[in-house]
Amino acid sequence: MLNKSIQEALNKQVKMEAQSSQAYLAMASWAEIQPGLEGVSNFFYQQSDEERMHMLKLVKYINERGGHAVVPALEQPIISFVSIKILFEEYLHHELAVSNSINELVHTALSEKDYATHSFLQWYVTEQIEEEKVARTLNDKLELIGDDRSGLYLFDRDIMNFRSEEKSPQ
Ligand code: OFO
Repeated sequence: MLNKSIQEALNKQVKMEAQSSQAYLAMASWAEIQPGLEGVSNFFYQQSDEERMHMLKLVKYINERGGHAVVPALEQPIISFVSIKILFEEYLHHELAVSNSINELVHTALSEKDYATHSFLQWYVTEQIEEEKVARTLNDKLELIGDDRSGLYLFDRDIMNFRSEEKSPQ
């Protein structure tokens, strides 16, 4: 049985994952209406689906442990971006915030001596290492490309392959 503070902390994370899914959906939609960013758009549609999966995993866990997973109200995410570079910086920024939040959660689980939750959260810890790596690498690539349009063309073409090579399967 989950205690109250763990349940609250897990429900906060449900919101964070839902918010991530919305944020990446907005990025996908913005990229979809820019010329030539089809790959980037697909990448973020897929990221958005993944975040929803992360949220669902938490929802199921909370309910299985005798708690109540609360479906949260969400704030509108950023819906337009000055440039693709800014979009990817925002993506990295977001993943770093999620990692911090997971770390806090792990800390809470340990201090409450909830070892089952601590063990459950290890999947998220590993996932965040992967997600941060992907976000950082893509930012580094964009930095190298600068204003080179053919570089950007290749970046967009390769982003889906890059993702499946870098990310371990779920
Ligand atoms: Fe849910 O892993 Fe990214 O944010």
